[in-house]
Order: sequence, then structure tokens, then C-alpha cells
Amino acid sequence: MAYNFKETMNRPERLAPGHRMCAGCGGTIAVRNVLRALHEGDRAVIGNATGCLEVSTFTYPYVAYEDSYIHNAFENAGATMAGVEGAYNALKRAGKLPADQNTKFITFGGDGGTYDIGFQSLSGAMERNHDMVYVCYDNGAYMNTGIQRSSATPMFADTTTTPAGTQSNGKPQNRKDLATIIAAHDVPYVAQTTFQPNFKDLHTKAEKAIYTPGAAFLNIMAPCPRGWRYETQDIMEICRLGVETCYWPLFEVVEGKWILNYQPKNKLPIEDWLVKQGRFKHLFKKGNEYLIEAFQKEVDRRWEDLLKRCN
Ligand SMILES: Cc1ncc(C[n+]2csc(CCOP(=O)(O)OP(=O)(O)O)c2C)c(N)n1
Ligand code: SF4
Ligand SMILES: [Mg+2]
Repeated sequence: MAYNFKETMNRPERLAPGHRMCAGCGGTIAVRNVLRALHEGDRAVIGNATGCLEVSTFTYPYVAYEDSYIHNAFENAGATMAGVEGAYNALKRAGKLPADQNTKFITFGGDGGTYDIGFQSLSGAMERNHDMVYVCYDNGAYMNTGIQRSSATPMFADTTTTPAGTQSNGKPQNRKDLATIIAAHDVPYVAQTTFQPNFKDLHTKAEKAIYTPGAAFLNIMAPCPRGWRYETQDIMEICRLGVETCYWPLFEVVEGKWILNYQPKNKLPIEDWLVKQGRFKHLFKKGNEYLIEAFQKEVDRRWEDLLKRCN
């Protein structure tokens, strides 16, 4: 069926209002829109590694999810959902759950919980090809504990553990390319996305991830107004520029085949994306032009690499 924005947006909310995420948080937008991809009548078990999302949508004994929900430590979100999926299958085989009950298994983790601390259990769950979806809402730092750098933090970002100043230009390393690493696990479906005007890219990928049998991974750039230091209402523009500068390309890897979903007509210079965010303010000081050049070089290198993979 052709994508219908209005119909998709009118689907029932599975993340209820009343949670304590910041207004305009990209993490919440990611979760609401992934869950909209669930078909009517299908059930879900939601897992959640600790982070802003977990502490703000689950304050015991209250929970903001309409579906079953499991809180996880950082280290084991992937393993927990793999175990839940296995248990459901065993109960079905034993006739203790209705054979026609359709239940989907979806775990959310922040970048700290996914790229770093929960990586081992995520890698195991993906490699064993459990029928589950792992969604990383990537805001590029450990936001909940005060904006510490993670391996997803872009180079030169000013964070509390990589503070820009006289002795440092922000984070020295480039960000880890986790979607590519998960694709190397040979899982049936991997995709990278973010918020685009009609949300088609995100909704379509979320539906494919949830309904492709086997393990799936979604990496969603989910800006954080607090940590990235931009005006809340600019979130869509930040996401658009992330894609138009090729910092955050939209792609899928389906059964090992790389597919580029969007190629900008005129690739914008990376400073168009950087300049919108306070965490890169120091890059625009006189004498620091070389840092922006270095950033651009890394974006270009990864983009060329992706083009080759997608042929
Ligand atoms: C093993 C462990 N280490 C540290 C913490 C403290 N902690 C709680 S939330 C958080 C930050 C999570 O960062 P991320 O996964 O990127 O999610 P975000 O808060 O950015 O949404 C940290 C370090 C913890 N709960 N458990
Ligand atoms: S600090 Fe950032 S990631 Fe955390 S709830 Fe607020 S906007 Fe979202
Ligand atoms: Mg984070």
C-alpha cells in the first residue's frame, strides 16, 4: 500500500503522554514514530536500556507505554529481548499462548547504551538472528547524566568530558559507524534514518524492521536540544541539514544489499549543519577553519565509501 502520511500519523499513540522527556526531545519523536509502524491488533514487548528515555518514561510504578515494557540495565538490553523472544516462541510451541497471536519485540537504547555499554549483548542478539528490532535513538552523547561523550559523538563536539577550550578542540575522534558494524553481522535488515518532513523514511523503515523476520537494527539520529544546544523548534531543520550535508545519510542494508535512499542534488557544506549547534560554536572562531575542513574531509570520505557500497 502506498505511504499515507495522514493515516500513519492518525494511528493510536503507543507512547502515552505524561512522561517526563524534555519538550521537543528527538528520542521521544523516534519512539512514537517507530511504534506507529505496528499493525493494528499486533502486540509488542518493549525493552529499554537505561538512559533519558528509560528514566523519563518509566518511573516506577508508572509507565508511559501502552504495550508490555521491560526496563534494562545498559549492558543487557539486546540479550533480554532475545530471551523474551525465545520464551514467547517456547510458550507458543507448548500451546500456552494462542498460535495466532502476533507479538513483536522491540528494544530502544540511546547511543551510550548501544554503541558502547550494551554493544556486546546487541552484537550477540543480532548474530543469533532473533526475530527482534533494536532501535538506537542516537543523540550523540550520554545526555541523561550530563552530556558526556560516547563513541557516537561527532568529532570536535563540545561535551562535558571533551570540553572545548584552550587545551582542547572538543572530541578528538570521529564517530563510530555502528550501522555499518551491525550490517557486518549479516542480519536481514539494517537502516539508518532520521526525521524528514513527511516521516516517510522513518515510518517505512520502522515497518520493514518490525515485519522482516529475523534481527533488524535501526539507527535514528534523534537530536537533543539540550546537549546539541539549538532552539527546540529547529529540530526538523537540523535533521534536514544532517541529511543534505551527507553527515547522516539515509540508507538500508537488506539481506546484505546496500541501498542509498536519498542523494542530495547539491551536497551542502558541513558548516551549514555545524553552525546551527552550540556544541560546535568553537569551530567558528577565527583560526579554527582547519577544524571544519577536517570535519568535511571525514564526511566526504564516509560518503564516498557509502556510494561505493551502494554502487
Ligand atoms: C552501568 C551503568 N553505568 C552508568 C549508568 C549511569 N547512566 C544512566 S543514564 C546514562 C546515560 C545514557 O546515555 P545514552 O545511552 O546515550 O542515552 P541518553 O541519556 O543520551 O538518552 C548513564 C551514564 C548506569 N545507569 N549504568
Ligand atoms: S536531555 Fe536531551 S535526550 Fe534527554 S530528554 Fe532532554 S532533550 Fe531528550
Ligand atoms: Mg545518548
